Amino acid sequence: MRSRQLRLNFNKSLSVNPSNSFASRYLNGSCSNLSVISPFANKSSAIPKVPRVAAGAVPWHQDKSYWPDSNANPVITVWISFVDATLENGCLHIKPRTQNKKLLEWHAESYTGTSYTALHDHQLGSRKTIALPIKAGTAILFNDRVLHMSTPNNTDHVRWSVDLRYQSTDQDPMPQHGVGFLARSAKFPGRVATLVDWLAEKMEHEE
Ligand SMILES: O=C(O)CCC(=O)C(=O)O
Repeated sequence: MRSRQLRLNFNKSLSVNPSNSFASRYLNGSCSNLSVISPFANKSSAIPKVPRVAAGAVPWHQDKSYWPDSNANPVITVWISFVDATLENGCLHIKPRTQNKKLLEWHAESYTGTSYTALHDHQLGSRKTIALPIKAGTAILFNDRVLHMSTPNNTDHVRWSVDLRYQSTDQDPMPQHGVGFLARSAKFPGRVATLVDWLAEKMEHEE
């Protein structure tokens, strides 16, 4: 993370003030050189994992498969669960130490109706899968090469979570995947986008 600014691109369907978002608070003070992006209108931000619905299970993938054309590296996902994420309601699972992998050839799965990007079993390697059950309010951070998935929700409640994506401002802002905005900046704090800027899809505040 080289840049000293923070850009946030947040899906408007999640109606919170993005500059005051959970992720910004999590990262406040510790990772001042990040930007948040949420380049997908439907695949990011607020995720209601509905019980016993096929689309609730997210197949093995690398997030970069959703922006393969972008020169953005790394993009960091901050995944925050609003409820306890458990083995039963579909917590995240990862393949550890895959953060430096190249982007693998993916395909669009056809069984959930969502066309998630997906990897075949033979592409997953021999590393043991690690399940990540977490308490509500916990954040999991991972980059866009890490192999991860989530299992179906076999409970009777919705597993709510958000995934927020951060990238350094000296990277390709990937406008073709959604408009980002400056969320923090040590050097130019006056340029940090306000809620009004965000609603107007402005990347920065005009001083
Ligand atoms: O929330 C989930 O179940 C999966 C999230 C995911 O795969 C991601 O954030 O890339």
